[in-house]
Amino acid sequence: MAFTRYHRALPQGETTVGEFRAWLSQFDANGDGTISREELERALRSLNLWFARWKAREAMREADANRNGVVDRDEMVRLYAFAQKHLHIKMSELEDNSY
Ligand SMILES: [Ca+2]
Repeated sequence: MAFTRYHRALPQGETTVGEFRAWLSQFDANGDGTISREELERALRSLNLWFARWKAREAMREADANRNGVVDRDEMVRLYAFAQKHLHIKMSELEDNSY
């Protein structure tokens, strides 16, 4: 599988919210601190997940509470919850006080 650029892999096994956020931020192509559906889809593809496009759409439906098309900082925790519940990514804590 060819990637145009190298992405740091998500740590195997249990990860922390901080690690997950750091990993996800690599896909924030325009650096605005939010994650669009396209950026999320790219992130999921890098995990070699099946149905990345569909999962990204589902994740947006669950996480993008204000329906502005991106997951912003206030909505990130909803995306983490989705990742744990539906993508089987284990995170040691869901609370994130590091902002
Ligand atoms: Ca939003």
